[in-house]
Amino acid sequence: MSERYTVTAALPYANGPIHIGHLAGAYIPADIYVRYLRLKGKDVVFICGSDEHGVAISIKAKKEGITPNEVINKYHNIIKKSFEKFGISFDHYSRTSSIIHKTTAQDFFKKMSQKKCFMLKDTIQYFDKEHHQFLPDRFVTGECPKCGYENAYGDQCEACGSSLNVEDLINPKSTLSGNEPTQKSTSHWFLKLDESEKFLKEWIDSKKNKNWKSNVLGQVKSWLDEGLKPRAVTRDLNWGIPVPLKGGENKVLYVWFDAPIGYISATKEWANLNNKEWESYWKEKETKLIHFIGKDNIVFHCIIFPAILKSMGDFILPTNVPANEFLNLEGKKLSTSKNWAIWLDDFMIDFPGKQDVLRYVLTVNAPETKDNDFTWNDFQLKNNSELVAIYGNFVNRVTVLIHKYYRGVVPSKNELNDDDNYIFDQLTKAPIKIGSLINEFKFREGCKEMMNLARIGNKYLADEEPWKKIKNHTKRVETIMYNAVQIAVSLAFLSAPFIPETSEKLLKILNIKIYPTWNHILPNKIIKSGHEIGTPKLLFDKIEDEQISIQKEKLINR
Ligand code: B3M
Ligand code: ZN
Repeated sequence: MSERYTVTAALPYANGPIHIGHLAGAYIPADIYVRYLRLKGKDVVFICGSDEHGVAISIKAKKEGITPNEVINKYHNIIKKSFEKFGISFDHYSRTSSIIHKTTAQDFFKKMSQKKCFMLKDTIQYFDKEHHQFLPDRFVTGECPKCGYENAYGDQCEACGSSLNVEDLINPKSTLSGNEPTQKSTSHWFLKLDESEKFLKEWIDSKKNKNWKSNVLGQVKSWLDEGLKPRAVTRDLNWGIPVPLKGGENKVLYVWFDAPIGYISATKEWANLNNKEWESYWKEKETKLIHFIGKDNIVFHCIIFPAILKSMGDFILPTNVPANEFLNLEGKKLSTSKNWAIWLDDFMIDFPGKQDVLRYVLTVNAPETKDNDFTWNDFQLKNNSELVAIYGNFVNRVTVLIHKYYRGVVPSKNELNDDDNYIFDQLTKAPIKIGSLINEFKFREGCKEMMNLARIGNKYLADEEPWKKIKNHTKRVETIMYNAVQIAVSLAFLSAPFIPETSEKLLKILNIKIYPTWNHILPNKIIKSGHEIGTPKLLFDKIEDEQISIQKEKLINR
């Protein structure tokens, strides 16, 4: 039985399209990881879906003058399409408005209530008199107590990424009326997080030296050091999953209670559709559960959701939560509200067919250990001087020369010298090297190692100069070109997790129809002499200055 993995990527709120920050934060890293696991022959399910509850949706509906239902349908479809376009290869993309999710989340709530995980408590809540409505979470904005940012949401500060309680905001304002909110009493179910503190501390301690990122461990520790308090898991709202208990009329589950359970309901849905059983992906001790998220979601995935899972008794806990830092755009924080972003649906219109270019740039520039910056100049540079000049150029040279000298048929290997052996050595080591980097969530480095193979290939051809030797040293040129093809083959397979569309194109150009598992991507094994390759085709093309200026202007003129 092969190792089993449940891999999730944060459920995006269905209140707007996806931008490059989302892609770089969670979805590209998750997709690289999953594609690699599949190539290793592991049993993996890759789960995601739209997060369709919470105040974020209600606010968007008010803004656009449509119903919350219309909001989620609109953006669920846009988001889903973007993911498909960018090759994010979910096994299942669900949504939290589904029936199966409602019953799963309510089931969790009822079971946890029986297990006495909650306490019912009277609280004072913000209220908007003009709109006769309670104001949880994002219905209130104000100054962030941590960084001073003026427009922080009641549940989270977009500027510093801290997750907040609505009462913490300084100078709170209702997003409905703009007025200062009044206060009114109400009762809510509180998850007794304090009772999980001891177990969480031990659990997090056990993750030291287990490949957990230090930024993640650091954040979790500081939460635990502050001491955990009971946390409300219900809200006075009319949008969300109804509280399934007496006294819960007109109340819904807090979105952060139901959303992570969405990973489980989506797995159930996938299992039903594919004739599988879901429980081994969530309950079998050996299964590895990996959550890919941005750093603003750490507390929910490393404290609250584990506490929920643990209280249910028979669920596994996350094996790792490789959260990324934030991506900036041209030196400034990405911001949906300020429209300071590159939206994927826009990108697809302006740069059709260049999804892999964006995947590549966002991977080698990923905010893995610190915040990082996306600039249009860098996007152009990485395309022109790496994808075109290194990867594309190497592949083109090899395939054109094979056609020119041998009518497309891979020549004989002949005798190898030290330089050739060096190449074989590099190719033999490459899957192990790149694989272990991916395994350690070091996708930037892994991707750079992949590009290095193309660099090695270019250098090999430049040093050997087959075009000069073809007249008088035909045997040697056969060997050179045989070796160059081997590099192209490794490149085609080993780039698959990073730039999957390109990898497929290259496999087609090389006319490869066998699919070895990752460890068998070795020289001499996949293409031998006598194999006929397909027609050469350019894999990438240059991006001109003008295209970049247009993008920069677009940003400024928003
Ligand atoms: N929708 C928050 C976010 O997009 C939230 C993630 C849910 S993951 C269970 O940042
Ligand atoms: Zn802040």
